[in-house]
Amino acid sequence: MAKVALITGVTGQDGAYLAEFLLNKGYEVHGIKRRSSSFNTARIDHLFHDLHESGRSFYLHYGDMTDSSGLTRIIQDVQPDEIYNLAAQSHVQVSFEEPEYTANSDALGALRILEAIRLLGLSKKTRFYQASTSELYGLVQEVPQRETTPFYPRSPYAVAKLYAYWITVNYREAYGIFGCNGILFNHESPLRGETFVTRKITRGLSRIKLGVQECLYLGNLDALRDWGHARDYVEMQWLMLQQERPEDFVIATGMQYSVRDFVNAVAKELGMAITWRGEGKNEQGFDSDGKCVVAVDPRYFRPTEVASLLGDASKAREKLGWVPATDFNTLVKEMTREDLRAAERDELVKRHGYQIFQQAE
Ligand code: NDP
Ligand code: GDR
Repeated sequence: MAKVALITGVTGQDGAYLAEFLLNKGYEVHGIKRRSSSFNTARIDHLFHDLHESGRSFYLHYGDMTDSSGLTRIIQDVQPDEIYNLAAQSHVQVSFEEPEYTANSDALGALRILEAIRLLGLSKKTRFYQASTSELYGLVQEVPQRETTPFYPRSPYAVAKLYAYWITVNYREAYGIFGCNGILFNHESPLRGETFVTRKITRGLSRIKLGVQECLYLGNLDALRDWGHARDYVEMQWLMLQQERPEDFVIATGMQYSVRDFVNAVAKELGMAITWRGEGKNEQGFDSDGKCVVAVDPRYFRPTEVASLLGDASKAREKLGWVPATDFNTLVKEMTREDLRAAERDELVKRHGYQIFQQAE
């Protein structure tokens, strides 16, 4: 019998990679997507088969993290062996604008799933993965950060995720649920949402290179992050649930770069060289023709910033055999290549209009 997995947030970056990974492992995969007035399944369309085809192993259900009864009904119907709780309002800056909704979906959402597991009598059957985050470390208390490093969240998002982290630990200890927190550091890919900084940079500079966009506006260029590839990280999410005992793990590369480094690496990939002038909110980047292509816009500064994150994934290396397969430069190359392709299509549309674009396709 195939194992059954349920993924919340299946339409997101990690959801798409994880669904594909589990299908390749022979799982029957169920995903929860939320109702939207426009299509929101672009990342998983290649996995989905028509409802009427036989031999399907990928199913989608409408649901929302803020709706307990809907979530409970899906879990009751699906009877999953494993639940991966990836759904979240995952944008840190947006969480300052929508703190209550972020708490509802990201903190109480995790509780709703754990309660469903408990009340449906699935505590012994269903294993639970919680998408925890390096944002929990926030104002850093130790470098590098490991499982034992104290938390100090710096955004409504991180505070909501702190609740989800501890409620997972509590349900593990109180009810014996096999619940694991993956404390994942930033992970990116060509499927990354366009408003996260890496994708904003690969997309923006590709468009500037082809003349579709004039300038890329960014916030704090000095922020330091430990960036890995989402494809590598979802494998660890699965592996955590295959262990004998439930435990929490840091997943990170152990390498740190600034946002400015990321801009420079993408520019290099595109054959552009950027010269930086000015400081802080006045900093700008110029191309070899002296044109300003990157500028700081303080609107992207956060009320409380997480200045620096660097993970120590020794525990995962020892117990899960974790070795990040993709290094920084390979990640930059892959993301830039994909966004350059998209920019080429945009440039065609801009130059010739929609009809020519259709013919070219
Ligand atoms: P995305 O933002 O790409 O995906 C989030 C997913 O959650 C989407 O499918 C989204 O649906 C769904 N979602 C949002 N709100 C709700 C809701 N109320 N009800 C149901 N579904 C909802 O995130 P990632 O894939 O990058 O991240 C996956 C998880 O891992 C998130 O929980 C994130 O906080 C966490 N995380 C991510 C890291 C990263 O670097 N990527 C690092 C550490 C943790 P829709 O498509 O309709 O918007
Ligand atoms: P982060 O990712 O906040 O770490 O959360 P994001 O890419 O949004 O920001 C990373 C750093 O870049 C700085 N920055 C900008 N950020 C954005 N989005 N847009 C900009 O224009 C910009 N300019 C500079 C930010 O200030 C920040 O320091 C991500 C999310 O996926 C979370 O869900 C996840 O938990 C963490 O990673 C780990």
